[in-house]
Amino acid sequence: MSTASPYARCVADLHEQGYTIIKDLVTVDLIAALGTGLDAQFAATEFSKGSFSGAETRRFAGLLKRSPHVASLVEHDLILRISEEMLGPWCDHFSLNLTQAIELTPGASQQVPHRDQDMWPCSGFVDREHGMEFLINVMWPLSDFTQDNGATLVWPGSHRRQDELLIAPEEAVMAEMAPGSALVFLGSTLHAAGANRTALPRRGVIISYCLGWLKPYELPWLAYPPEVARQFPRSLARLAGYRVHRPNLGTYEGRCPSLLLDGTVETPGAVDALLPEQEELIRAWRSGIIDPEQSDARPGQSFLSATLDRDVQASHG
Ligand SMILES: O=C(O)CCC(=O)C(=O)O
Ligand SMILES: [Fe+2]
Repeated sequence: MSTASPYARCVADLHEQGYTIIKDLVTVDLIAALGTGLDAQFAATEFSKGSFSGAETRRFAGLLKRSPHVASLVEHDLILRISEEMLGPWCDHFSLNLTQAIELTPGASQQVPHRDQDMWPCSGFVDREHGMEFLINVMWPLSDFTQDNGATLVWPGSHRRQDELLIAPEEAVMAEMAPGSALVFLGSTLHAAGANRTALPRRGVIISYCLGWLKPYELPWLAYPPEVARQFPRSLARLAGYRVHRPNLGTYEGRCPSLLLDGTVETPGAVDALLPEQEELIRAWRSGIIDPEQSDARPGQSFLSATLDRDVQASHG
């Protein structure tokens, strides 16, 4: 039996396979309470429209305001540590991308295989050699996920085969699991909702995290406007978008949007939010240390985007 910590095992799985299943991560009671609390919302939700979501599915988002139990999943310590490991090198901080409840109704057909990062067109152009990831997705089953009711299909190792649009169905595995467990997979991992061939719905909750400089699938500031986010613990509000991404991205009145959690001053004045190495470069330019004749930028380096440069260097010598 492996003696590696759950964290080390998950990170190793993600690097090697592009996904991991973590058994019994939270209690069945927590998931049961969450599921029961969402029953009425599922019943009130229209079927999805569109060939991606699937007409035999029901989906609704903004889960942090629909259930008091979602926050503990969003801020689950192990999930946050794994997300930091996989996304941290590529951003100042990662953010909440989406919370969505999904029901596959009886008879639902298989979803088209896809990679969740494909929403961001630049994902096809990054240097894959460096293993840049855009997103971490966590599927929390509300009901048992079985091969018959549409357990998520995952293609192991597909994060290393991004030039293949599709991979043979026989290579897919079904993420069979029970409530309390979680399927974690990368934005670059090929996957799909399976087909539900049973008479009962398959329900789950998706919680995903993305690089803090990307446009998230769900706009958190609309899902959770300041009067809602003010009720969140500060760490959760920060994860849900109330945090400036250095340098100066995602601001309100030129400032960190956490300003809105404390009540606003009409025109507080802009305040730069820069990384120390960006401050340093600008200081060097001001004092004339940088010679324009010898100022070739290293990959990813500029006065305002030293992040990538720093981390590529850190992780690759
Ligand atoms: O429901 C599932 O199992 C996966 C859904 C999915 O991958 C998606 O909607 O992006
Ligand atoms: Fe997906």
